[in-house]
Amino acid sequence: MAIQQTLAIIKPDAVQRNLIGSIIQLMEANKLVVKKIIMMNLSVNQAEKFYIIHKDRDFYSKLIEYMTSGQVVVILLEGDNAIKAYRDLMGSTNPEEAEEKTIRKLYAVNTTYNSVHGSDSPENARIEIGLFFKS
Ligand code: IDP
Ligand code: MG
Repeated sequence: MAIQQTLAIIKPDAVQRNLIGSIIQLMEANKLVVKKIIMMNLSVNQAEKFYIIHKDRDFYSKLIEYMTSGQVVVILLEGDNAIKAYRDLMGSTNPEEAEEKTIRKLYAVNTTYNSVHGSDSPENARIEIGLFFKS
């Protein structure tokens, strides 16, 4: 297995419910290492750019509104096979379909307010990391 980096975001619904520590604890328990971390409010511009691949979806405006509704925690995670390892830990986009013990099964409210983001490919990880962290 190769060491990879991936971008994680703890989304506003989870920050608002005081779940930052619980979520990072799950990351660390799964051998994902926090290399860089920022707490911030996304601007509408940043959120639109981050989710540009979804710009034609019907949920896009709701997603932007949600992602800019409160503070987020942006994390550069590193570990063996980190992109898939973290996607597996997150669980399905819809928490009702998420596996037991995944972050979304444990904490997500619904398909929009689903507590966490994770890059879905090496290419997107590289792009997303570049939006927040200088190399
Ligand atoms: P992912 O976060 O599991 O990678 P994506 O399909 O990339 O899921 O969608 C990005 C985000 O957009 C989701 O995490 C969720 O917050 C929101 N979203 C995705 N699909 C829907 C939907 O069908 N209805 C409402 N919001 C959605
Ligand atoms: Mg995605």
